[in-house]
Amino acid sequence: MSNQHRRGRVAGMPLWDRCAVMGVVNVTPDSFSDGGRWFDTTAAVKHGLALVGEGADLVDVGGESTRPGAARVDEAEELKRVVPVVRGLAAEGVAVSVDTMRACVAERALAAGAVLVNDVSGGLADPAMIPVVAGSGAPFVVMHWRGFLEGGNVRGVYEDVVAEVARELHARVEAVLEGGVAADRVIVDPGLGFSKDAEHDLTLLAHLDRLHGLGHPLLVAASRKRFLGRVLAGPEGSPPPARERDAATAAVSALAAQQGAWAVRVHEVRATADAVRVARAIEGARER
Ligand code: PMM
Repeated sequence: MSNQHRRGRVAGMPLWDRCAVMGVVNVTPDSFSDGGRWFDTTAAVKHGLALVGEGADLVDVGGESTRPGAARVDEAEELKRVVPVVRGLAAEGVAVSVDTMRACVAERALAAGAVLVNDVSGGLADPAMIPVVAGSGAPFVVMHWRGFLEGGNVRGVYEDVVAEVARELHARVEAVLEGGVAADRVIVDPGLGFSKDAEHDLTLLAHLDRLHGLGHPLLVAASRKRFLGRVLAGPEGSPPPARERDAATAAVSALAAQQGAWAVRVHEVRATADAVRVARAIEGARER
């Protein structure tokens, strides 16, 4: 199967001839990886535009940290963080996705110009999410999720992580389709680091082909995650801080692109934008 076939096409989204790059703008004071640097609306919009300048095809705007153990923000606060940033970026012609578990935030972000809904709970956290997404006709990222992680990585026990993630994602995709979201608008995501340790994440990355079996375009979000800290530290060392994991992130982007990922979600765009282009060029050479 060609990579173009594996990447697939998402209705309602531009068609890229390579793995797309989704740049992250976390409008939070407590995001684990960028420490709340883009908390202010103007700064967040500016940062999103800078990411596009560096090669982001999409900008993912979120107002709630999903870090294990992070306290939830209330809905009013999430709306206040997210909607003006979505509106500001959409007004500049940026393809914006909204990273939220709340239907109301998704709805208001779509009204403000977002074109994609990215829900780390795959529609589980808010029963109104699937109807809202279905009603809007927006594409939907369904991530593998086993619930809120108060007290750490409590639900991260697997016998066969690839099989179980694929099975649980399949069940979520079925629920999303039953709820009325069109099949050609569903994107799946293994949810690296969510109820998963470093070994689980690496195993999933080694077997993305099995997730392609779900028949939907694949989003891979490895950026700055804990498993990269573990790999870089080695068995004895202490992991480098999140901001020092960008080269490792770009390496994962190249590997994910080579395995046919539809998009990669990253904080630092430039290196990943290069990585996906190199992967595409090598793919082109293979086709010749
Ligand atoms: N990870 C984070 C946030 N949003 N969305 C998707 N689709 N997949 C992910 O793995 C994911 C996500 C983790 O938080 P960060 O924005 O602080 O990196």
